[in-house]
This record gives sequence, structure tokens and C-alpha cells, in this order.
Amino acid sequence: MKKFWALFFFFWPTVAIIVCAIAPSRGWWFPGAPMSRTGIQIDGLFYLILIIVTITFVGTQYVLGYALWRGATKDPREKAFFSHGSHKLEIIWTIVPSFILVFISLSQLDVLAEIRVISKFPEKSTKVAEVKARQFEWRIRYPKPGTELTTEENPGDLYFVNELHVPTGKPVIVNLRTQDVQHAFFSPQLRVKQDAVPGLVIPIWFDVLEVGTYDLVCAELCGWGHYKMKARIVAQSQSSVDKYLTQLTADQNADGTKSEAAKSGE
Ligand SMILES: [Cu+2]
Repeated sequence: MKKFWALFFFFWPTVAIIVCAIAPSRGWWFPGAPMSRTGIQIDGLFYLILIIVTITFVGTQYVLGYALWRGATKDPREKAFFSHGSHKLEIIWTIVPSFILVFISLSQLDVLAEIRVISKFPEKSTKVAEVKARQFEWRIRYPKPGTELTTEENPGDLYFVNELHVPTGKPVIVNLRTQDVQHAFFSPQLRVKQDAVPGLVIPIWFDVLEVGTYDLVCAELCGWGHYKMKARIVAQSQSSVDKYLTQLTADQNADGTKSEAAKSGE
């Protein structure tokens, strides 16, 4: 029975290593590869921390298993060794983790600043739209083509729900706000996550690397319909975005009658 516990503690870290090794090929890993430049940096930080905690977890579990195994297999007549603590050991295992934590916090500073600090946003980023969260949908407001996005609504602004079109290959800024309670803008593939806080307009930026459709979900439990607060981010070429906005303008201005051009053609 003593040996059972030693093997038990050897078993679980081994399972953890095997699961980690096969997870990426089984699709148990991240929601796909990062699709934004900051996403790649965030994944880099994640792997750095993953490596550190894996070594620590697996290492301590194996040491524990080894201690149990030795206890289980040693000659019962052998004298037990009693320790009253080790000052040196205490100092080592306080200082080493402190250095690791300081190292982690320093190595993420640049990425965090790039994502969160407005003055560090890429210089050539364009404000593409305002995303206003509400129970339980995402309301998108684009500025009238040819004008700048402002915090206030302007005549000619274009509106849509649950679908945000952005150009790829360049940094874009989205003004995030909420109409009611707290929500969170979360795009797993783009590795973007930001709370929408009542009363605040929070700019977020990202650059989508590839054309495609990405999820935008709410990551803050905001009420009974939280689960269905889902939208799409459609990343496409600038010309396709322009075309989309032209179509949106036409749709929004359509009043049910034929256009002037169509009338004159009659
Ligand atoms: Cu929500």
C-alpha cells in the first residue's frame, strides 16, 4: 500500500506530460493559432509561464513521489531522520520564486503596454468603428465613409449588429463601450479581451494577420442571455471593407422607393 502512494504521485505528473504532448495534435489546445501580431506575443508569454510552472509542478511531484518511494522501500529497522527545518533551504525557496515572479512581470511589461497604454498604440492605426455592447448583442457604428470616428454619433454614421468588418494587415482601433451593464469584448483567435465598462469609452487595437471570420463573444457574465452574446469579426482587404460600407450606406438610405437613378432610367 505504501508503494501505491509513491506510484500514485509518479503517475499524475506523467499523465500531465503525456496530455500536454498530445494535446496540440488533438485540437485540445488553444482556439487555433494566434491571428494577430499581439496574439503571437501573448502566446509567447503564455508558453514562457507554461514552461516554468510545468518544470515546477512536475519537478515537485516527482520529488514527492521519490520521497514516498524511499520511505516505502527502506529497511524498517533503519533509524528515521528527523529534520527541524533548514534556514538555508527556506532562504533559497523564497528567493528563487521571487526572482522568477519578478522576471515574469518584467518580461510582460512591453506587451502589456503595447496593448493597454494608449500612447503606445501603433502610430498608423485607424479608428474603424465603435462597438457598443448591450444585453445581449454587439452594436457596431462606423463613421460615415470619409469622416473620422468620434465619440458622439453623427448624421451619416453606419450601423449594424453583431458583425464587425475590419481591414487586415494594419492596426485598427475600436472604441468599446456599453449601454447597460459590464460586458467584455473577447476574440479568442485574435487574443483580444477587454472589459466594456459603463460610462467609459475604451479604445482597443489589434491587427488581423489573415483574411477570415473570427469570433467575438462576451466574456463577462452579463445576464441570462450572456451565452448568446456572440458576433463575428470579418477581416478582409481594405477594398472589400470599403465596398461593404458603400453597400451599408445604400441599405441604410433605402427608403423603399426607387432611387433617383432608377427613376430617371424609366
Ligand atoms: Cu455581455
